[in-house]
Amino acid sequence: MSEIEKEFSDTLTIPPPEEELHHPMEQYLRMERLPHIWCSTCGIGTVITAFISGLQKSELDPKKVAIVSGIGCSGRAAGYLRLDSFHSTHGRAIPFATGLALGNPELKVVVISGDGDLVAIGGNHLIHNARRNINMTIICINNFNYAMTGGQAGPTTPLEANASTAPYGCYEFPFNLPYLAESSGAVYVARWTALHIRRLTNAIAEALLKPGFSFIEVVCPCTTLYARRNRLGDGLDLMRFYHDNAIIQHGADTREVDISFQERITVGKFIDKEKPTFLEQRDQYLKSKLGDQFVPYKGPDDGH
Ligand SMILES: Cc1ncc(C[n+]2csc(CCOP(=O)(O)OP(=O)(O)O)c2C)c(N)n1
Ligand code: SF4
Ligand SMILES: [Mg+2]
Repeated sequence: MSEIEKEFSDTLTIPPPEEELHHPMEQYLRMERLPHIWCSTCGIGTVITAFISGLQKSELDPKKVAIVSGIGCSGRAAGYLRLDSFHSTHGRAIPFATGLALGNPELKVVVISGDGDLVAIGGNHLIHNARRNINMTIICINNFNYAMTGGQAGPTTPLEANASTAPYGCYEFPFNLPYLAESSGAVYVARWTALHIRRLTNAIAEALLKPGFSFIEVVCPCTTLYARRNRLGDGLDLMRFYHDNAIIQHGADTREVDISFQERITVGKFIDKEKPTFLEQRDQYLKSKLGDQFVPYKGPDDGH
């Protein structure tokens, strides 16, 4: 013990030896894969924390939850979670998740991936799964760029924001993700930021328990690329921006929740409605056409 430690020994809290230190969420994390690849002050880790807390809150059996990601910084999520998880190819997280959801209807399938993965290369899968109301939860980490490949502009980059492929600012009109999800058929649509941890956690728990296609957009800092290139400051500055500019408006008309560069961000639960899921609709329809000839598939254990 050093002289200073001796002097203050009665006030010091001695940490337990390293072998007794446990991460409070380690049962949900593949600890052998840590440290993770994310930059310091990146918001993706916060989303993972909210996801684990939301999963605990939902009280779903983790053995009946599967997680799928595509490629990108956000796409690393599946690889760090100790659940049945799959790190798929770029843009193909949703089709992979569809196979799981249809092959084993007892599973709750969750896709955590980035704006580029889910809405650019994977955009077609997103809209068609929403249209069919396939039972899955999508958590779209929107950091306004293709971060992993060097900060290129993508389908959510706001007008005038700078990106490596838009050095004079982006001049393409971006998607408004909640409007896209709602108009495609999603039954649950929400948007939060990486600052709104408690509300995001609650939204994730709610979405996990919602039958059908649920979509949560999480506006998230990419400090290393998007923020640096746009001179938005460090992680704390971004959190301050969310604090000062996010306006909670539950039930907002999704047509009006566009995000403009460095302007207000409308957040909240926008859509929560009832509609038969793809499997309910299929079973009901085929039963009405085929009567007793129709034997619905119930999952891998139903013996068919
Ligand atoms: C078919 C294919 N095209 C392009 C790439 C290169 N690529 C990897 S990640 C990525 C973009 C990821 O962006 P996003 O989904 O927003 O994730 P982020 O890194 O921003 O979290 C791209 C274009 C690839 N891996 N595969
Ligand atoms: S490049 Fe951006 S999105 Fe990727 S880990 Fe770093 S801060 Fe996060
Ligand atoms: Mg991105």
